This record gives sequence, C-alpha cells and structure tokens, in this order.
Amino acid sequence: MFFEIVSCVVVSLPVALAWSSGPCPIIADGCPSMWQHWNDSCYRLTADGNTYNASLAACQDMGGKMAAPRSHDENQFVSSLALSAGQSWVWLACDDRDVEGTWHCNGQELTGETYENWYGGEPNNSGSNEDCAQLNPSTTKWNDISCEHIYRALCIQKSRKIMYKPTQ
Ligand SMILES: [Ca+2]
Ligand SMILES: [Ca+2]
Repeated sequence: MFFEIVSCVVVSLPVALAWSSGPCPIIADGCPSMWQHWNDSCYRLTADGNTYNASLAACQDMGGKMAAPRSHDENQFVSSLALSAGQSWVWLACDDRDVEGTWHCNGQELTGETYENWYGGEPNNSGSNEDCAQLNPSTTKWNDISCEHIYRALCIQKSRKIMYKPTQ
C-alpha cells in the first residue's frame, strides 16, 4: 500500500461543491477576506464612519448585518477588533428607538438575562435623545448616544465551509 501524496489548496463554496468527492476534506469554517473569524462567525468593521441608520445599510451592503455582542467573550473579541482598527467608539446593533427605555440588541429585547455591558449609570437617555448604543473598545463598556453620531460599526456574518482541493 502506497500513500498518495496530495497537496491541497483552499477553495470556497461553491467551487468546493464540485470537489466534494475529492481526497481533501472539508476542514473548517472560514471567512471572506477582510473578515475576522471567531467561533462560527465572521466580523468586520464598516470601512467608514456613519450614522446608525446608514451603518445598518453599510453592513448589509458588505454581506452581513450590524451586530452586538451576545456574551462576555464575544464582547472582548469585538473590542480587540475595534481597538486594532484604532477606533475610540463603534456602533453596536442595539437601540431603544421604538419604545424609550426598551432596548433591543440584534433585534431581540434585553431581558436582564441576555448579555449587555453598559457603563454604570447607562443607558441614561441624556437630553432625551440617546437611542443607539456605542461600544468603547478600550473599556469594553457600552453607552447610549444620539443615533446621528458618526462611527464605524460592527458587522457580522456566518462563517462558511472551506474546503481543500488537490492541486494539479
Ligand atoms: Ca433612549
Ligand atoms: Ca448615555
């Protein structure tokens, strides 16, 4: 019995589907270029600062959606991502625009059991005009602020299967 020596290169779906019977297995989840892989998701900041509404659209244009951390570990990860991009503040996908004081993150109402990481005394709706959430990556803490401020935003998308195929 001889071993067949196969060298493999990374391909992404849908190219991988054509090689699904090849000798190189699907090995891991992966992310598009420019996106950072963490757990089963891919993360990236919007390229430019924008209002909250425009940032929601910008994340969609990039193939993802604006996001907020759902755990302590995820909050730590996205803080390091924003810090390495040199940002003092970034938008998170949390707002209380529908009903003052009722916060939704990632479209889900904060219940006290869901993750949140506000500064002490926040959210305080200062000036009766703070309905969107920003993250300070240096402290990993959140604050509510006017949705018209300009920041880069955290975007997320699911990671994908990446497969090796034999090189010719
Ligand atoms: Ca508010
Ligand atoms: Ca505030």
